[in-house]
Amino acid sequence: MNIQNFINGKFENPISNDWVDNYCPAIGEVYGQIPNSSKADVEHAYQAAKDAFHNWSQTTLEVRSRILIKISELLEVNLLRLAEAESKDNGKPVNLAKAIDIPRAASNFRFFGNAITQFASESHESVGQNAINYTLRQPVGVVGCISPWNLPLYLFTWKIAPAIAAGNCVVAKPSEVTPMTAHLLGEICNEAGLPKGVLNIVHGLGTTTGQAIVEHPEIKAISFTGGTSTGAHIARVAAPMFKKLSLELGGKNPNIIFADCDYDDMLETTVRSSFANQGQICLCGSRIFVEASIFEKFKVDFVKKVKQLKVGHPSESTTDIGALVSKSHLEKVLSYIDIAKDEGGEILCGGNRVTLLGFENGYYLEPTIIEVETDECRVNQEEIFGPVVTIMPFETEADVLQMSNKVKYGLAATLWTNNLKRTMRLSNQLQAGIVWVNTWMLRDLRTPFGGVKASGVGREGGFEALRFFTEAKNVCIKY
Ligand code: TXE
Repeated sequence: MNIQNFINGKFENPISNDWVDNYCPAIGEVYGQIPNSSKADVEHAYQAAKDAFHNWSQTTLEVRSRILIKISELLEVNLLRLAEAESKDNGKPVNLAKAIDIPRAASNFRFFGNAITQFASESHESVGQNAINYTLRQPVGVVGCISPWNLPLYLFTWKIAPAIAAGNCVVAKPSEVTPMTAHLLGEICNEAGLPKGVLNIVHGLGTTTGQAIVEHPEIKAISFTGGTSTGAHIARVAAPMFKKLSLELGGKNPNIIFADCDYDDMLETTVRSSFANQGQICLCGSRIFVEASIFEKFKVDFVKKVKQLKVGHPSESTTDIGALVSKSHLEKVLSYIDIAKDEGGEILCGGNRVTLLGFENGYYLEPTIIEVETDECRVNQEEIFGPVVTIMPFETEADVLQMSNKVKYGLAATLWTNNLKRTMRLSNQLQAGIVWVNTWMLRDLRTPFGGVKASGVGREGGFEALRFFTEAKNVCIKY
């Protein structure tokens, strides 16, 4: 099936008529094509967004809110169709897309549809000077949203929903690897009555279409989620134009396990935080540090549980681990398993490509646990972004804190302990944007979301996102 751009409420072929293949990772075959949109297509999308901006930014909050909530409802109505499309494009189990990805995309629209009605700005009375200041929060204008392939509709809508709720018009690009649900979103927005031009979706490669969005001088803000090196490149391009930037980048998150934790709960959650979505979540706890006194027990139990995970075709209901997103990504992840062996890591389970009968060309990989001798090895320092975790023991709280913070990333950390004082000490000192204690990936959409260090700049979520997508203007009135 061929996907088209969605510009000004209409589906269109790319002006250049340049197309790229779209693969189904479960079978390793091309099943459609998407536009490789050029500068001219991005310009066309920009013009549509610009033309829609005045009316949309003047649309009452009640009407905006109602449209966003309608989009949310239609996403729910189309749950199965969207989940199947997501799974086919990405390789993730359909069940996972049904339980997580699509419901979350619906929540994103519902949440920001509600949040915009509660978004308020400040006023400051200048006492003794007969003056009052108030802050206007005005939409930025036309903004760019660029999203990755791991949680396609989930992350695409996480950016678009706050952007349009705040009164902006959007030029958005999903990952070229997973374009399908973004395409379906266009249809849903039309059905929900979103005015033409408020959301425009251009498909294509990062270096062509993504680059054209970032380079466009009148697209005033860029919200990006993806790899750290892409984020650095985008920052370099955008900086001389003084664009607002929100960058949510990679992670290499520590999962710190103390002996006093609720063991069974920890074990079950650790399987999930290691391998959910084939380990392709920026929040996965890919470095597992276990207090030495329970390390041997944990090792045995964890390996046993992980060996029970079923690698299978994403549409089978018994599948725990589907396909990795692409051949090149599979090769990258496999190359890290070789690096681990070279570095003296011990593969405790997994490590091999899986060939499924009937789907021999699919991109399947066994969930892999590597015991490492030092936290400084490459597999413990670099983002692998697949079903691969490292484990190693630690002796003291000071040691594990030091190892946790000794990576270039700082997105999330998970802590398993029932010791309150230790929880407080470590939560304060871990270099991360998010710390989960005795849980993982429990999300409340009002909270700030993002990372420190090479995991990015800026925060998404709640009013943080609405602040990003608005400009604060102070008005000072003397009376
Ligand atoms: O991401 P890219 P890739 C990490 C993970 C993965 C690595 C690379 O480690 O192995 O990044 O993945 C668009 N200007 N994460 O190569 O390239 C691109 O088209 C503008 C972590 O797939 O960063 C896509 O829409 N845009 C991550 C988006 O950027 C450009 C999730 C992300 O693609 C561009 C995914 C350019 N020059 C990968 N080049 C997370 N934090 O969740 C590319 N793009």
